[in-house]
Amino acid sequence: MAANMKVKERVVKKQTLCGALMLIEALKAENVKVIFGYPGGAVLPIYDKLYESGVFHVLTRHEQGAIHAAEGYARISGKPGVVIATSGPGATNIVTGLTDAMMDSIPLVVFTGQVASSVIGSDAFQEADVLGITMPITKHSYQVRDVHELPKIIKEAFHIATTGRPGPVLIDIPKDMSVAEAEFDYEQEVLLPGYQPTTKPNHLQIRKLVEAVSQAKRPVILAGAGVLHANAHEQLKQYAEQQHIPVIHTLLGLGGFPADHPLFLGMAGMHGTYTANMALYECDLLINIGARFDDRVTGNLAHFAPKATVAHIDIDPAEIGKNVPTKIPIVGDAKEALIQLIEQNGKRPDVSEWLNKLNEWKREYPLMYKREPGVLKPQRLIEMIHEYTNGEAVVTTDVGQHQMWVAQYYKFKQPHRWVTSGGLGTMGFGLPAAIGAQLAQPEATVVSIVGDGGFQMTLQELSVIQELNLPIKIVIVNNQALGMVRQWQEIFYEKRYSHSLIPNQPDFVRLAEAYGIKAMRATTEEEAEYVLKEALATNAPVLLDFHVHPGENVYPMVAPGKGLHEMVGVKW
Ligand SMILES: Cc1ncc(C[n+]2csc(CCOP(=O)(O)OP(=O)(O)O)c2C)c(N)n1
Ligand SMILES: [Mg+2]
Repeated sequence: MAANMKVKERVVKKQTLCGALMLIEALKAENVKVIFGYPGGAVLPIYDKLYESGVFHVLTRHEQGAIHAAEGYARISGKPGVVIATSGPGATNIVTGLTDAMMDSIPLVVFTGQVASSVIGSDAFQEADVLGITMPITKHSYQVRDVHELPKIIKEAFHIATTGRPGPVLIDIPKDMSVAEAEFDYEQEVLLPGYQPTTKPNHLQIRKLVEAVSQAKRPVILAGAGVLHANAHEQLKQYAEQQHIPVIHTLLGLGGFPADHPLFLGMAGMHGTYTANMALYECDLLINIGARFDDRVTGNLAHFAPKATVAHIDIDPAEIGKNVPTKIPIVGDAKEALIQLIEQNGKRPDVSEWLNKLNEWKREYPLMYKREPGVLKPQRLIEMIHEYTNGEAVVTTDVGQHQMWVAQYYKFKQPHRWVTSGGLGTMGFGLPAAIGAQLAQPEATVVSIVGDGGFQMTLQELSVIQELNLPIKIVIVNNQALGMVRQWQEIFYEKRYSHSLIPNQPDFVRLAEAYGIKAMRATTEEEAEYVLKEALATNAPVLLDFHVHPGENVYPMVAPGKGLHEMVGVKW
């Protein structure tokens, strides 16, 4: 509060400041608690002013680490993640993270340094056309041409990143703009006539949906990350219970609806549950709330929800009808829409037969794997982590088989506990994302579950974890392979394991120890139980290297090109 007032006083005085100080004052005015970055020539004036600014800056060991950490922070805090990188290679190192944030609608404000205005376009040292490179992978981007504009640009960037469908906004700052001075006025209103996201859903469309629900025999809700972005988990539960409609989640939506709820059918899509996928195939009314009908969710579109009337609630009108013909489009905020739907209190559909069928499928076709004595099955490992953390940990993952096993077996009961790279599927995401997640919730148990492959893409961030003594539990699901690639080669390429087996992985325990992090290894269930309990009781970072059964595959599975009803691996 006091700090805020100080900022206000400074703002009201409308001081003359250099661009670098404007940036810092703007961050304070936006109540930014932490920024992630890496210095270099073009941002030296900014780093010089950061030195005594009081802004908490986390020096990651690679810019990719900074942007994934900011994504993890945004996911868990619900606030925008802030990143700073230098020009040229610093900026190109964040391209993956920007794309990741764009695909998964993560609010970020990213500052990149740029060469001085006078040499832009001359192939100057560390010059890259960052605006050109990042245009398609940002929600919006700016290059500062006049320092007078900088406060307005930063204010707009925070507004755009966090409103409507969230996303990354980039501000490219030529070096001279950090040094040049102008009056700092941060009190101005954001005026963007071309950007006015619709949040209030159209009442007539809501009425149409209420009517459709009342007539439905086999309704189902597909809930995506939009529910979490809108903080609409309570309303989702209320609505599903009021109308007796079963709920399916997308990968990114997990936690929006409690996994132990009788109306929950599991995750949809390529590695979804039989019940969820068959429900999507058989339903007569499909209510999509904040999901974007990703191809990993729909399978072959020709066979997707063939018997259903489709309703779609989304804050981004561009998503509605993009992949799936939609009879009832509802543009708006998921929470607003659900509140209206609950208030309508429409006639409950008669779903008793439908629920019986769904429960029968749940009983007949549960997720399954075989436990074997002396062998650590990865699915069992995730179940154990779930059990020992009471299903309440913040979990981050990389991409691959382990990610799917976490989605299947870590039954998220609560929202905002799940941090994964969905749309882009970025290996190397999990470890740095855990740094941001732990900083967003210092009291939470954060478990970063990564593959032996992906871990090696960003493992240098162990240094940050050690330096800040973040009590993250790093779980390596070590199958000595790029497991998901190996699985596809086994199934679709006649077991020709081209460049997917890595039997000579480094000794991850000694590697962690080299970074000053405690580490243990387990190869059986008994050892896994021991090291997990020990690690979870430790208030410091611990890395656990789990040697799991290397030939395990993720099932059930919808092969590429197939419909959801053509799943394999649903029964022994
Ligand atoms: C940056 C990047 N490169 C390549 C891929 C393709 N890919 C998807 S999963 C996977 C294997 C991941 O191996 P690992 O991290 O060990 O996880 P596992 O599947 O074994 O659990 C690969 C190579 C990717 N998703 N991201
Ligand atoms: Mg692996």
